Amino acid sequence: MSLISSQQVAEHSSAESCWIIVHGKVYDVTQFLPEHPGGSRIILKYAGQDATEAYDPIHPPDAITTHLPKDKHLGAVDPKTIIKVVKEVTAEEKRRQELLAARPSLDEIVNLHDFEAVAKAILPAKAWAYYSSASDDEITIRENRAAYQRIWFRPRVLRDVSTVSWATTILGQKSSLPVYISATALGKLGHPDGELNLTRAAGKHGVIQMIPTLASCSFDEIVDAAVPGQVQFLQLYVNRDREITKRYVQHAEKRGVKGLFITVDAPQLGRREKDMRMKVVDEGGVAKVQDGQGDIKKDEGVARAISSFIDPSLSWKDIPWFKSITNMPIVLKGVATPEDALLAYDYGVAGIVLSNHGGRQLDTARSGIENLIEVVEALKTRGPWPNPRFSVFVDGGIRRASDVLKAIALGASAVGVGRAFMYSFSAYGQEGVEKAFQIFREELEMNMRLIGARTIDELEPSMVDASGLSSHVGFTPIDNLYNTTYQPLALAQFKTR
Ligand code: 173
Repeated sequence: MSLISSQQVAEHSSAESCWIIVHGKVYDVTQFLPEHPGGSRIILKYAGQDATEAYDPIHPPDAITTHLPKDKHLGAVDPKTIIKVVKEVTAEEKRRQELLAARPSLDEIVNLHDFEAVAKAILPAKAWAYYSSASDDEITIRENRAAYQRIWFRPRVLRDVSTVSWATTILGQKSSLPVYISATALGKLGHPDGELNLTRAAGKHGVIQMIPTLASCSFDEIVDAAVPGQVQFLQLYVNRDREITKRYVQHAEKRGVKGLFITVDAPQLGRREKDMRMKVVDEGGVAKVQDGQGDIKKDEGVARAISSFIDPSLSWKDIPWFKSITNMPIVLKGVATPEDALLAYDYGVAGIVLSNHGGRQLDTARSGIENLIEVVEALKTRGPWPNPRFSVFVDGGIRRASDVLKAIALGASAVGVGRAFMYSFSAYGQEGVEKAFQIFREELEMNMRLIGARTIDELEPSMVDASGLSSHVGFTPIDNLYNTTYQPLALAQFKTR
């Protein structure tokens, strides 16, 4: 195929004829403009130009090649004709680079909140807004932390805790920690290697990673980066087109994925106002969200723009179908009541994640840890507890090994951690994630000794006092570390003149 000059590409710079360059290849996206989930405006901004830099963080590398018909793949751009544009470094970027160079060394990082503080300082404002934001008034995201502080330990003593072990199994798979890496979207907003930071660190330390449907890296890149025997799960957003979902799930199973976590708490994405105010979808852009919801306006944030494929009609009726297309254990991620926990059990899935999606969906939804108590009571009506055929996981707000141990004592099989690991790699890449694992290990060792539990199996409900958990009024100690990075919501701003 002959090469295309960048001057030729530049001639197609309008909605009538729109060519763009991504990773050195030229694409005719004219007909695709109205279908782009993020709206046409953002593409038109790069019409006739190289769009790679804007494309990369929010699309897996193969998104354009798989979605665009072959006849719109025009060929490679002639490298000799590329005019290197020296981009002006913005004041924000300059400041970011300076902060990056002045980061605390990893030795100075002693807890997971440290990663959050570094990430907040060094991330581009849009990335921080996307990662840190939660829905509406952000009551639930803060409750996720506060709930753990309403649980107190009842430690046992004189139990010979010379050796303690926190190794466990998760859905029958070995895990060096009672913690798995939960799915979080768009890893390249935080670090050029995106989710691969997690894969590599997890492979080295025997931690299980849940691969997100909306990763910045492609599914295969993430699986290819795993070491032999490394366990990975898959988080699934269910497509309106079930054939696409079926192919995706069966491909994952073929590639060795060991568990399928279907997200059930996001038929529509929550309104994350910090993200919305960033206008990531670009000035004037109009994106189609779910049918019947109408068009979303320019300022609804990056997550909503790329989530139009998610099927809001997903229902319990679909569960037998999922069981028919895969032998992977199926876990429903985002259950929040004992009623639904029992339905999940009766539909024969392998488990549930008690989650409120990191406070990003229904605001003032209760915390996963609070729901755990009622859910365990309900599940006891279905047989002996713990039940070997049904796992209950919890995520949301976990920053300390003590949080992990409280959840397990109350009946969780393991817990998911999303943001904290994302902040670790945003701040320090793979090494940051490895350090986060080390912090968990050190905290687990100390806390297990102090509680008097030598193994994960020895953790039991009598080791915690959760009597205040469901009381939503009353004293919670001020969480200074969390509050230092927590950015209060702001209201609409007047124009500066
Ligand atoms: O919480 C999220 O941001 C999320 O799950 C998501 C969903 C769709 C697109 C991007 C992110």
